[in-house]
Formats: sequence, C-alpha cells, structure tokens
Amino acid sequence: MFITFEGPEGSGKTTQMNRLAAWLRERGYDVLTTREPGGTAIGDRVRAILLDPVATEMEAETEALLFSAARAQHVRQVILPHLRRRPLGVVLCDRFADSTLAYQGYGHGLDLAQLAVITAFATGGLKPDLTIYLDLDVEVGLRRKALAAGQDAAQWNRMEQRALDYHRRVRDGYRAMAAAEPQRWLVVDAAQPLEEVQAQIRQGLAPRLPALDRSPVAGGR
Ligand code: T5A
Repeated sequence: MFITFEGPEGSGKTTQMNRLAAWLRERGYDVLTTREPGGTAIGDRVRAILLDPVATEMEAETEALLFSAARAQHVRQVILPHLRRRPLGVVLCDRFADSTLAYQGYGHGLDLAQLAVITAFATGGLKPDLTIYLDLDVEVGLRRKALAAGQDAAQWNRMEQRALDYHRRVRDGYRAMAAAEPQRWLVVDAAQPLEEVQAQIRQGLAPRLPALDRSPVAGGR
C-alpha cells in the first residue's frame, strides 16, 4: 500500500505522517516512512542542491528534472522493494510526484502534460493508492515553519523564499488535482488542531484500506 502526503509548506505532513505510521505499526503493518526530495543517499545529495538558498539561478526545468532524478532512484531503491513485502508492506511518503505538478507545474507554469511524461518516466508508472492532502493557507504554513525552526525569513531555503503568489498557485494546483481525482485524494483541513487532523486522516483511510481489518495480524489486536 503506497500512501503519499502532500500540501503547502508547513501544512503538517511530517508530523501527521509519523503519527499515522505509529498507528499503522500498532496494527501490525510493516511501515516505511520516507520523503522527497531524498530518501536515498543519491536523493539526499540532489536535495542539498535543490534546497540550497544560494542556487537562485536554477531554472524551473532544471528543478523539475532534479526532483525527478531523485525520485527515479527513490522509487527503485526504496519504495518498490518495500511495497513488495506483501501483504503488510506500507510506504508512507512525505511528498511525491504530485509535488512536481504542483510546484513546477502550477507554481512555475511549466507545461503539465510534459511534466506528466517526465514524472511517469521517473516513477515507472507507480502511483499512490492514496494521497492525503493537507490543505492550509500558505501564510499560516510558512509562519508555522518559521516558528518551529526559530527562523527569520532571511534563513528560509530556496523554495520557501519564493513570493506568496507562487505558493498560492501551488495550493490552487493541489486543490485542482484533488478535485479532479477524488478517489485517490483525501482532503483534510490542516488548520485544525493536530489531533483532529490525525483523527480525520485515520477516519478517511480506514474504509479505503479494507485489508487493515481483514489481515490476520491486524485482526488479532
Ligand atoms: N518540492 C518537492 C518541489 O518543488 N517539487 C517536488 O517534486 C518535491 C518533491 C521540500 C521543498 O521541495 C519542494 C516543496 C518544498 O518547498 P522540505 O523542507 O522537505 O522542502 O519542506 P516540506 O516538504 O514543505 O515539509 P516541511 O517539513 O517544511 O513541512 P510539513 O512537513 O508540512 O510540516 P511539519 O509537520 O514539519 O510541521 C511544521 C510545524 O507546524 C506545526 C508542527 O508542530 C511544526 O512545528 N504543526 C502545527 N501547528 C498547529 N496546528 C497544526 N495542525 C499543526 N501541524 C503541524
């Protein structure tokens, strides 16, 4: 089972993913948590290039290809091997291909159809079974992140530094993708308290994952 978390900056993806992982593990699932960009040694090196605050000359096309390069490695080295651990292998991934469509597509204005081709090449056609989208006002999210890191705006990474308009286009893009494919996307209002967000994720996940209750290990607890 492949579950991804998406959302604007600081929407709580990492926090909610870790809580969900603990909940699934208690039920007997073999859960791997990972993130993009990153998740492999090669991917972490690409991540460092992508988030470097001084790499301001990077073109949108370069960005799209670097995220995709890191993803190609991540899918083959980490995600697919874990998904093959049936029936209880679950991968929770903090951002995946939809981030490229949202940030490089809707955010930067790169052609969505071209990005879909690049993304399909990188993923080998792997798509999440479920995408949990944490929807949040972009200013609230950026403030949460800054507060958590004790940062001021001068210390933000290259992606965070962008204008609010850019982040708003990203959020609009996410909402459009979620509306276009409601079976795959679970939309949760991330402005709510942490516990409420987690409760809604679990509530939305359970009926989509009937194997959770049917598996012998999970059923025994
Ligand atoms: N990117 C990525 C692309 O442009 N294209 C791509 O293809 C990919 C894969 C990654 C950047 O790369 C871009 C997107 C990003 O700009 P990153 O550092 O990994 O950069 O940043 P994010 O993925 O945005 O993740 P963050 O860790 O910054 O944010 P999260 O995970 O959404 O939020 P989290 O859980 O760390 O929470 C942030 C703070 O808010 C608090 C938490 O306690 C924490 O302090 N919080 C809440 N506070 C109040 N109420 C709640 N409900 C809260 N939930 C969390």
